[in-house]
Amino acid sequence: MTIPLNPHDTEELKKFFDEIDQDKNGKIDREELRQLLETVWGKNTDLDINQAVESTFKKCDLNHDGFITLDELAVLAEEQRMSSD
Ligand SMILES: [Ca+2]
Ligand SMILES: [Ca+2]
Repeated sequence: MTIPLNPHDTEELKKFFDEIDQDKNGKIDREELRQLLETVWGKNTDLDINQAVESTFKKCDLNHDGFITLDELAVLAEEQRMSSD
């Protein structure tokens, strides 16, 4: 279970990041990611949003500061791009 991440270039990734980063502080916190997933999946989804948020942070938050930065998101995007080729 991963967040729907399919940007083709840095520009697109930045746009995607800015959309998630609602308070524009340059990092994504758990609440912002939760809101993204609720938007994408809908509030009444069977998917466990809490679990998805946690697993995304576990994978994405490389320095474990509780936030996902653009750099960290870029690493994940790169990984997904390579695995989908
Ligand atoms: Ca933020
Ligand atoms: Ca981090």
